[in-house]
Amino acid sequence: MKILDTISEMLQKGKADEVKKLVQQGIDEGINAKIILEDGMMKGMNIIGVKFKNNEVYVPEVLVAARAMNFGIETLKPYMTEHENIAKGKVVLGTVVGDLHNIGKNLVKIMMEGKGLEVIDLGVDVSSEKYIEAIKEHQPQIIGFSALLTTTMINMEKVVATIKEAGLRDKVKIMIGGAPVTEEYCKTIGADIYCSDAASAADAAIDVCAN
Ligand code: B1M
Repeated sequence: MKILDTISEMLQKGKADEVKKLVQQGIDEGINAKIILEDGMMKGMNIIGVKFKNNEVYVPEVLVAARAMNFGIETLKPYMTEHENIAKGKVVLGTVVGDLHNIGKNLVKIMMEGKGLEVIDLGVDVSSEKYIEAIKEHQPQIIGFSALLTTTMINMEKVVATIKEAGLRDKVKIMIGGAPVTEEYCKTIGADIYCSDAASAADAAIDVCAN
């Protein structure tokens, strides 16, 4: 669909207002929110990722593309949720220490909230201590870590260890995700659930909270 290609192009150029307008237009034309997200915005962001890797674009360009993506996601938000307002459980989410990527985490949050879960978002660059405080304060069923860098992913293991040391391991299920994270890594570090995308993260969270 041409509009999806245009969304991808505008996102790559960092044209946030255009992306917002086109996303709304797509919705008005009856295109499914998931299709707009995956075949429009995420496609554009993946192209930026490859160009970034090949030094064809640099941090400023990636930043404006990320801003445009966040604008698009905000526009899509009402159409991605299921409007189930009964809170079925509580989840604490954060991107691990050293890591500033938040688009994936924000999507996980939107999908979980759409399923009626209460989500406490600790933001990015979250230290082990902050996670521990949040478990004590909010007593969530699930604590979720996101990481986009191979260099910060390893901090997930440290948070799991700190949760154990604090005597809180049996109080929460630990969910992890992010582009470099795998099911195998999840097992290795002693986390409970690995999810490759936001929709399966929300489904898995609902499963945990139902039991
Ligand atoms: Co960065 N960056 N970045 N970056 N960046 C990557 C990740 C990279 C792969 C680009 C590349 O080289 N091709 C590369 C990492 C290489 C590596 O470690 N192997 C990289 C690098 C190197 C860096 C810097 C080091 C660059 C530099 O400064 N020289 C730097 C690090 C800064 C830091 O964090 N300390 C950096 C900075 C940035 C920006 C700030 C410019 C910007 C982030 C802006 C922001 O987030 N607000 C940025 C961006 C945008 C990217 C790319 C292009 C896109 C990431 C993204 O948002 N994807 C990325 C390349 C790429 O991924 N193609 C890249 C879309 C998002 C929806 O996907 O986050 O994977 P994702 O989330 C998915 C799933 O993974 C999953 O669900 C989501 C939706 O389905 N998921 C979970 C995510 N978290 C989950 C948690 C769960 C469950 C599922 O449970 C709790």
